[in-house]
Amino acid sequence: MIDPGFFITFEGGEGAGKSTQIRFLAETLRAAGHEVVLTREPGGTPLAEAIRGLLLNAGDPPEAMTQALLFAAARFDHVSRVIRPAMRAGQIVLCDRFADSTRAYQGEAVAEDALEATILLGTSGLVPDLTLLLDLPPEAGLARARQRGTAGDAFERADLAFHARVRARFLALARREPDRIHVVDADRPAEAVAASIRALVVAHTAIDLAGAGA
Ligand code: T5A
Repeated sequence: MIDPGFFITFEGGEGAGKSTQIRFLAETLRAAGHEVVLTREPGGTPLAEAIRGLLLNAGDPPEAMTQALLFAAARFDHVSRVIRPAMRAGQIVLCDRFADSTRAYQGEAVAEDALEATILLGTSGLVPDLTLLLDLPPEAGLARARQRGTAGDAFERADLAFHARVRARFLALARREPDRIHVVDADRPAEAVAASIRALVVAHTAIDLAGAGA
């Protein structure tokens, strides 16, 4: 059975503006009369949020395969308890990061076959209807993230070269799946980025934004 809802994911490097843009799109969708569930990964359920704490606050980060298995466990809980039920109820699910983050980050050190196996288990085959890849140079994203004055999580503390490779892997994923993953230039004022995102949602989903004033 095809779920009546939609599943839209936001991806990109650190500080790309995913949290900012997901809130903007949620406001637009709600103004157009849609029911929206806003969630994130790792996280979205109490168990997955606990796993998030383990992963992001690790003083000595676990091996990439351990990370991938923990992300998969968190994701299975999130998909089965939050995302699929919302989609079955006809809601629009907006998720800040999903399986493409595992490909971009853990893909550095885990072989593709093994990584895809963990992803298949974690997602139980769920693929987003639309993925918005917010792209900007990692220097700019990390500077934005640091402007917030927080110390940075285990992934933000990785070196710039690692973040450049994460960006390259995200862009390679977009080239591989051009119908699903759309690249958005995130190195612009937030309102310009939001307008591009609204246009992509209209162009690539059946979601009606009329009435939102968009
Ligand atoms: N991870 C995650 C994996 O390794 N594998 C996985 O499978 C998954 C799911 C998650 C970490 O976990 C890793 C990847 C990550 O390292 P997180 O907290 O979700 O950690 O980290 P981020 O997604 O990077 O969250 P950030 O909050 O750092 O970035 P956002 O959400 O992209 O950016 P946002 O919106 O918070 O904006 C950052 C700052 O920039 C400003 C905002 O006001 C804010 O201060 N800003 C702008 N400034 C100028 N111009 C714009 N257009 C701006 N848009 C926002």
